Amino acid sequence: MKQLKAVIFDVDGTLAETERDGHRIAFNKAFEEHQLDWNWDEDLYGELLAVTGGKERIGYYLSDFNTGFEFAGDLTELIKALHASKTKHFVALLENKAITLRPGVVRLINELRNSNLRMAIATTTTPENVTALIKNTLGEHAMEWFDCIAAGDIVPAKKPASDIFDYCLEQIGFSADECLAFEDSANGVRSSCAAGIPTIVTFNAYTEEDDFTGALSVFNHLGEVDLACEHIAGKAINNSFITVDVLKQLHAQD
Ligand code: XBP
Ligand code: MG
Repeated sequence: MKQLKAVIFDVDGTLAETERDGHRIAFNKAFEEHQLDWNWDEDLYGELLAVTGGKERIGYYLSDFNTGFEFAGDLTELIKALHASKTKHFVALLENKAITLRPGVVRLINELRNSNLRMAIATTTTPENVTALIKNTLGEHAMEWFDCIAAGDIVPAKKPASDIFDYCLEQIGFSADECLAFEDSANGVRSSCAAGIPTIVTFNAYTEEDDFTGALSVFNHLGEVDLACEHIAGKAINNSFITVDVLKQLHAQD
């Protein structure tokens, strides 16, 4: 078994609960700005999460949920304009500190910075969103802590395709079995596992019932000194929260 060299984080749902209180709100603001009476409530948004990527999600909404919508102009251009507006609103939410990081994220990232492991990001979301989240939660210089930020349309096929993780591995120069990935959703796990990367899941309210087949371990969150994480499936750990040592042990068991 290869030694662990790097940890690759997903962003939405993994680093922060961005979907319900971030992306969803921003989509609705964009619809309003374009005088559309569409409203994505929490339940509908849960269904729409089956498709990753904001532009792709709007397309899915129109093809499967709002089939009666008629538009005289170029629909692709409308989706592009809606998405640009949505990104602007999402970044504004982050700048207003509306979204915080999930339990254990700051602690583990700081521990990783002081370890011999590298960090990277592989996400479906737009690069501007990642920058805004990282800077507004971890600080102005935190972007430098990551060897690669693989995001959005940089690859042709979004998760569950393996492309974004393949691209990230190529950039950081490690093989899949020298890395661990953190994911929160079935689409994310399918993507990281298709790239051959052992994957730890920290699920959230939207993804709790997802199928995490292929994951190395499943937990409810990373845990803190005073907030134990719950082990749900896969390899167990001998600690109440996930540390760098725990990651090395889990990786060695893969
Ligand atoms: C995240 C997503 C993203 C965001 C929106 O998936 O599906 O689409 O909801 O981002 P994952 P954009 O966590 O699996 O990477 O609107 O910027 O596309
Ligand atoms: Mg995710």
